[in-house]
Amino acid sequence: MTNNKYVLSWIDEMAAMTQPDKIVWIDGTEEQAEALRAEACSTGEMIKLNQEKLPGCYLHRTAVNDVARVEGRTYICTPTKEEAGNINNWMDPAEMYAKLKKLYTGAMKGRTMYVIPYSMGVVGSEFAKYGIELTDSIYVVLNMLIMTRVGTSVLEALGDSPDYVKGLHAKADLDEENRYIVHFPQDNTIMSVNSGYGGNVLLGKKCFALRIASYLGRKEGWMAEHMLILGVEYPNGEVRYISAAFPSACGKTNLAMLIPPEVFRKKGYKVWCVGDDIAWLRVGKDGRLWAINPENGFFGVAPGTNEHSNYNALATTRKDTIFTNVCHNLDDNTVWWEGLDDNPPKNALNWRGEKWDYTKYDKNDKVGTSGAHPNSRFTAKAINCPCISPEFNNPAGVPIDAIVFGGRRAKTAPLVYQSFNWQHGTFVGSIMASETTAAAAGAVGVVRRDPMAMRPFAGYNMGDYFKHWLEMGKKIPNPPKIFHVNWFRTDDAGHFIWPGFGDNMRVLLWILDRCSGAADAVETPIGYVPKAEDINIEGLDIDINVIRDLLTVDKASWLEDVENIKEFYKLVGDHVPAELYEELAALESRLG
Ligand code: OXD
Ligand code: MN
Repeated sequence: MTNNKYVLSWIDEMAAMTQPDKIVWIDGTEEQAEALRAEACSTGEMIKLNQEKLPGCYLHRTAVNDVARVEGRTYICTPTKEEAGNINNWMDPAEMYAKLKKLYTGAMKGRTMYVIPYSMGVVGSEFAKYGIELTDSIYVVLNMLIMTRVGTSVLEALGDSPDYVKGLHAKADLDEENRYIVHFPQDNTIMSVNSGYGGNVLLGKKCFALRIASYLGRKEGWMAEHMLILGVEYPNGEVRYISAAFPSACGKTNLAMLIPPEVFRKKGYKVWCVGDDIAWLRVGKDGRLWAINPENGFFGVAPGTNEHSNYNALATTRKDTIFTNVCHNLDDNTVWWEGLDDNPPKNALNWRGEKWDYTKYDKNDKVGTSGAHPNSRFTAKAINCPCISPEFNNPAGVPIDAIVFGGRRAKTAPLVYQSFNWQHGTFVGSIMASETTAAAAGAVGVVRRDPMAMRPFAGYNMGDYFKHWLEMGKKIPNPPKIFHVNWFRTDDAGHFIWPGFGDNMRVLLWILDRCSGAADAVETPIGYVPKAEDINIEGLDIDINVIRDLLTVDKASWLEDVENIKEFYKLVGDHVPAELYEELAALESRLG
């Protein structure tokens, strides 16, 4: 399929090491994909679901020991430890290559090696980047066909160039003790072994589009971020774009596919989803920051997704979707997960493939008793999303008015605040944090710092990553304004105060009004907060005093936070830029 000598010699080398029985090139045709689906069903790797109710949909189960990303076994192998920084796991590249070589040698014996040429971004566009993933998993092939743009056109666009990301994945024995997800940024190389779980093996996503791309972005003057991208359409037809970073379990996919409250819909407001997880951001010729979503699909968490929480995501999964580790309803050969509806199937298999008794479900032991694994997933095509943006395939991307950071904070962070400027906004991103909830094991209310939601995804030293943000600010003549939101403030009884979901639109509108200069604000020690009456609560049963409460800045808890931030900066180490320490000192003195 190609004469590219760099590609061919690398594949030869990888095949000599892994020793597959045969090599199959993935051409991106429906015929080939259909044959692979049939093969996967014949071996039990996938189960074909009810094609009347869920056309084109399949179910897959991973190994029980292999259900999530493994941050502890994810490595950034730069020549020096300092380049990877304190937040990443690091090993000397030569040592890691030697270790991996042992694990890969003969790992594909008796198996087929699939060669997947894929593009992150629209093939042939200025901003696209190409990768080739070698894998011995049909499940990976079929997921990559949804999540990225795959096939012959990618090889044509790559031509003779050596400029592609090499990815090698082998399931091997799915041995947890020898599971490694490894990045060699200087070599444009990703190696994943002993896993079959999406986040570890769909190498275009976290490994390439965040870890390797963040490294490339720093080198080349752009940014790869863990951000959704959405467009808010006004009644006059104008669309303004926001990108937003949140740690896991803070509702990124929900926000990306938000349905505005009825009062706004009636006036003609709409929200368009450009992406739900990753944004690549570059300075445009007009001096603004432009974003593309490099992915082609959604790899979303199933539990909790329902008609009310995320109508659009649910609709997206009704065809052409691969479900992983959800509950299998045997009565009608469909799927189910906790939070889908109040009718758990009576005749079903749980995510492990065992007979499941829904009456034994225990909220405090989800992994043990639930029908679907808490991290069960759907892999669905972006074009099947009812609110997919008409700009989704625009190679130039969309211009960003506002960058939003967010976390789950019971008390400290107000509903929304705006940073003073780019440098202060970078500081706000760098101190992003989320509190653990009662739903998760461990202490409640423990703050985990997750700067820009990139803690597990920055492909180099976090301190240098902060520096890159500051540098980018200097290169954008007309930068987006930077905000922070918190949908999760609770009252004394622990209940969420803000309704969230579609009503988050009310906050987005204030944010965009700030960007266009249409809204006022109050200056506080942490940044600008809205005047309560500027949050539109039309049609919402909430008292203006509650909004006031949601917007208060409690100095004592912020001073506590300052101490925690100091600890975190110390952990990141001596690459934290002086400008951010200045911002921290200034915050402390304003809180005074
Ligand atoms: C994801 C994640 O799967 O952030 O998107 O873990
Ligand atoms: Mn993510």
